[in-house]
Amino acid sequence: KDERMQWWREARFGMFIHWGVYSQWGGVYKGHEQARGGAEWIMNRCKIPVAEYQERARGFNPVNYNADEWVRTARDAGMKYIVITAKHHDGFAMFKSEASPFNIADWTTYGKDVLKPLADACRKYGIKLGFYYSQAQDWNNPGGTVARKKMKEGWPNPDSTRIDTYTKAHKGHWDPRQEEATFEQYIDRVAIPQVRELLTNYGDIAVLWWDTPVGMTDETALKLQELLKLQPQIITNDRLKRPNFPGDTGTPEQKIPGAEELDGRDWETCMTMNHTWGYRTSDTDWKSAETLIRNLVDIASKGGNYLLNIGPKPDGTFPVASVERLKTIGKWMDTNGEA
Ligand code: JFZ
Repeated sequence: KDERMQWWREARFGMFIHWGVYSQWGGVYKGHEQARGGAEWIMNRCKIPVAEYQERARGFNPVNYNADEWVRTARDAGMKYIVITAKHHDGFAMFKSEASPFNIADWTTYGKDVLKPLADACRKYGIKLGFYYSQAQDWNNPGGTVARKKMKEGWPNPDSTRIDTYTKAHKGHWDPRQEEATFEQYIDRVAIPQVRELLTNYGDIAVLWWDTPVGMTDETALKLQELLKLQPQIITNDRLKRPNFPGDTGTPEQKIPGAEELDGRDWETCMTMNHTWGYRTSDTDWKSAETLIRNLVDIASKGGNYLLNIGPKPDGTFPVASVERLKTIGKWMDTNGEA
């Protein structure tokens, strides 16, 4: 175990990437700002109908995506690994998948897998690659919705009372198409084959980053965990299912634990540079480079890792403010970071 964890323990600094078709909305639905939560939640917060969400997803066309440049940007900032959303809660796969047509290669104008070039660039520059996979929440593939968020917290839709009532009566679902399969069927038909694809088609995968284990049972978790044998060296976080599947690493979110909270387990603080994981046009409240460097030092001194998020734009580029901060961090690393 120690040997497997070694690169991760030495890494200190990684890049989280939240990118998907949700970035096209940028936190705005029909002219209304999504009221709360990360912009990657817009489908759920605003209760966008499945057909409507899928229609807009067709137009996803990140023509300026340049994986080589992304990886160089991470490397130059002193980051040692990247974790990208292969599939977030909206169920859109950023990779070619046989398990669901709702994937970038088969569904969109763009028509290509974006994880392949990223895997190639990571190999080229010696950066480790991990996949975030939302195993328990999938709002587009039937059976994958275990939502709880109320409409009223999001877009002030005049029809919100009716939609709230519907969602309540339908265990969080807001569209009948979400109920065309059971959760177990979703796990067997989509989650398991897709995780297998991710662990088979992209070479060595360093990290599997599960998320929001709502609705998971020990049985469903066990099936997913078994797949990790495809990548014996892989490191996983603690969000597959609680409490019986602790994984390798704890995931304090948006906060740095105090020294007295540390229990000897490996941990990684994931954090946004502004207030959203997915790209949001209105969120310009960026942490300063100085704050980010202080956070990195604080985390490294306590033995943790810092997974700092980027929310790329729908065209495939990083927000300028994020790149500026990474450059400043890189300069600081050149003089102060360890080799
Ligand atoms: C989850 C996602 O819902 C979110 O969109 C983003 O991907 C983030 C990294 O993870 O959100 C969470 C998950 C866990 C906690 C809070 C938000 N938590 O443990 O406090």
